[in-house]
Amino acid sequence: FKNPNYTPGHDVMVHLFEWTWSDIAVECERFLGPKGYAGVQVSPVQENVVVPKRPWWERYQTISYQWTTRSGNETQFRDMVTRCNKAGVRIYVDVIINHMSANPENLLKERKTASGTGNSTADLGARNYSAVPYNNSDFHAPCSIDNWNDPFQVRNCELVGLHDLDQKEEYVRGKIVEFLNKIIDAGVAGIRVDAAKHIWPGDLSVIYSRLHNLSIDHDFLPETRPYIYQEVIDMGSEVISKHEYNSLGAVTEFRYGLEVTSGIRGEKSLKWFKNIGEEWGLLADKDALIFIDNHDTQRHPGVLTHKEPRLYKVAVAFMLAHPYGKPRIMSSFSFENSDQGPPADSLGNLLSPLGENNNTNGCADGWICEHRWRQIVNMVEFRNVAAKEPICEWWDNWNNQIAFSRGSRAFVAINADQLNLNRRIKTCLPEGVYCDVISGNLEGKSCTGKKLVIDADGFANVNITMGEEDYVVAVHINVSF
Ligand code: LM2
Ligand code: CA
Repeated sequence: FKNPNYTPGHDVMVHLFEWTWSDIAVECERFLGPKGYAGVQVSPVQENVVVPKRPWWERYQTISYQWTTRSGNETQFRDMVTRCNKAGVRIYVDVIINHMSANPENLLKERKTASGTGNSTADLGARNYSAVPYNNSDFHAPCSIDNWNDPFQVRNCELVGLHDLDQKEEYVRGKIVEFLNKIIDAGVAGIRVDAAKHIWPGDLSVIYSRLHNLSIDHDFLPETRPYIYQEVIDMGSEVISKHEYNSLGAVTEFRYGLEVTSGIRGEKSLKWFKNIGEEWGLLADKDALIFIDNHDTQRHPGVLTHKEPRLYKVAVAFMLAHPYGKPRIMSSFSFENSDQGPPADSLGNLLSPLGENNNTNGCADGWICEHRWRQIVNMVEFRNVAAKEPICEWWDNWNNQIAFSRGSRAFVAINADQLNLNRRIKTCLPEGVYCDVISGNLEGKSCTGKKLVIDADGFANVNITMGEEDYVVAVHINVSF
């Protein structure tokens, strides 16, 4: 369950948060495939309760396992998966199997009967979800999680009031497995397990063991297991550990983005980051899904996001340049308050980020599209080109100027000090003239950015002036000219 099943030579996933299936299909064909993205994490496919004002988090309140949400219906979902696979881009679905919705008084004020994005109804107060169907006996008795160091509470009580399914019950397991297998059969390559920490590892193990292999009708090799990455937030301060889950599948490594952010913010010298990974107490390389921010953390103060683009681009560049983990890029919509839902019209239909003519430059209507920023998408190619090559010739100034190569294929330098960087640095790359992919692009034989000349001994004159908007230089063997 730890192999992401990417097409060879691809290594970076993007979370297209709240995009519609039809927009994702177009993005796969026009942008993600051609640019070498490996996969897309899509928002939940399962039907959710319609919450007044349509906050983004309504999608984490399931009402049924039908595939109808604001992102689209079942036909559109299947079409997206087929088209993305054809473009060499895999699909990963965010699945909610810990819980259903919360009580109606939290959600709907006076109304008692809830309705969903696919018009299913449910008596939430009675825990009667007739479109599954689940009834009261399929849930743990209500209690709230007061003590996060009590594994029983964390697994059997209600996370922010969400009705907690009892995955020990055979009927519940059966419903979850049936839901997941239908997704796998549609041709997806894996799943993100929402709130995995709140489910007993033993129950997850049984559920995973019953999952189908990936679909050979979608050209996966026989006997290929789905990629499973489990959302377990473990910052080291609670008794429940990521290590209870990493034998079952991959795990989201929340400490990675936090550490890189403290480096980029100057709280921890970048020279230490050479060996960020298992030696830092992070998960083993093969177990770790890494990211700078995600859809939850980007709503919390202090977290580095698109709202601080200068620092954010450097954090992402480091993540993609350094060999550790399986990276995921966040692609957001803009928001003023943390509940605000995605861009939609007055009827609640999602707006398209693609804009007129499905253009692939800007991004329309309140969507951010970090994944299209030159400094980010060009580093996706850097990572693909660097492949599995180890770090070669790490250099630092004992502080926040660092540089390293990835085998003889790629080289990066970062100047996060309040000093100019102007220095001959040893690389492991062949002699040549290279086009810096941060400041520009190589277009045919002309480079729109800085040039980096590497001499016969492998040395390059690296110049990054303090205060530059982008204080990174990055090159690889596909941009020598
Ligand atoms: C996750 N990971 O474990 C998701 O990444 C996260 O986004 C989900 O929370 C959470 N698990 C449950 O699936 C989000 C959001 C919450 C929101 C819930 C449920 O972060 O704020 O809770 O979805 O929609 C909201 C209200 C909360 C209220 C709750 C129940 O914010 O105040 O609690 O609904 O009505 C009384
Ligand atoms: Ca639970």
